[in-house]
Amino acid sequence: MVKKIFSGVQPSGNLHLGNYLGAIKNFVELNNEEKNRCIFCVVDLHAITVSQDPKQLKNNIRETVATFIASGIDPKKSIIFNQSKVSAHSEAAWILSCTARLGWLNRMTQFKEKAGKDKEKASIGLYSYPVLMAADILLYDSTHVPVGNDQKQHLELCRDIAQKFNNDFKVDDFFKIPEPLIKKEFSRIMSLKDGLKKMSKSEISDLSRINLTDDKDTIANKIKKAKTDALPLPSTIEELEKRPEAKNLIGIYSSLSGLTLENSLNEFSGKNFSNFKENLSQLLIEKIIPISLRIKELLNDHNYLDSILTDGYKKADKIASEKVKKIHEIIGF
Ligand code: AQP
Repeated sequence: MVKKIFSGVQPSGNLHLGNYLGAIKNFVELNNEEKNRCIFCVVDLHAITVSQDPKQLKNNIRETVATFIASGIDPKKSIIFNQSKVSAHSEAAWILSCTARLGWLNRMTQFKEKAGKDKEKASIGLYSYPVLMAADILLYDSTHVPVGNDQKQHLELCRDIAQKFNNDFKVDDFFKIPEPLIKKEFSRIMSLKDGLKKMSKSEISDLSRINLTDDKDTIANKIKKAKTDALPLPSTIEELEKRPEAKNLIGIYSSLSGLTLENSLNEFSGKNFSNFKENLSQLLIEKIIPISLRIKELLNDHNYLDSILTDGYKKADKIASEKVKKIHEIIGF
């Protein structure tokens, strides 16, 4: 079976290790599988659900494309484009917002987290974000969606919307019901400053995350300052589960080295954090610096990055506008 892969990344700046290990690294592996059709979208319409500086947004769109390429996605083997250029996304989002139910959206935890205490001041776009995400996925008959764990609930909503549309209009199988692809162990990389909070672009403290554009010294300094506890590293997963910061750092080490959590623990159990942190820094530098250097190099070539987006737009627009035409027929427009 041909897997039709779709996923998006917001061009909201500061792409970080969580985005890489939770999503982009997975994109690269899927892109390398011969049979897959991969579409990777720079979701700029999602980014504007919170305030963005227009000039910065333009740069961030290019930086996101550069990050895809620098991480190993082959633009010849995938479709890379920015969402705002394909108008079918906005149109399908409106139509699907008439299928989605308020009660469903009210349960979305990400809106509650991002809107914070002052919900009245959050944008309507931030609230209806998951409906746009459903449109993104369903327009391309996507069968598999690689995401971090934080997007699991949105993907379940997407499945509900697809199912309800198919049932309401008696068009069995018109929208494909997509499967999430979530790497179980490493799908939620936490802040370096708080093992209970997700590593995030919008966190004010830069010390909370490893950015994919950080240099060697910055990476080493952030790991040195990363929060830990006073005990040596544990020897069992059960003990590790009770220590969020240790669990996060060991998780990062395992994900980057390809070792299981058990094998990483075997390597470091009983040792103190300073020894482990040195090894972790070295590994991060080995894996992230080549990406960081390549991103910087690619950012000097706007023409190349823009040509990838233009090429991707043409291909994506063809698929999405045909799907929208069919939606029009189904709903009676
Ligand atoms: N900490 C994380 N661990 C694992 N995966 C993560 N992802 C994000 N943070 C982590 C995954 O990265 C992909 C792209 O994310 P996004 O840019 O669309 O937005 P997000 O999930 O809202 O990411 P951030 O960093 O938390 O941004 P802000 O701070 O702006 O909200 C997704 O697949 C996501 O799951």
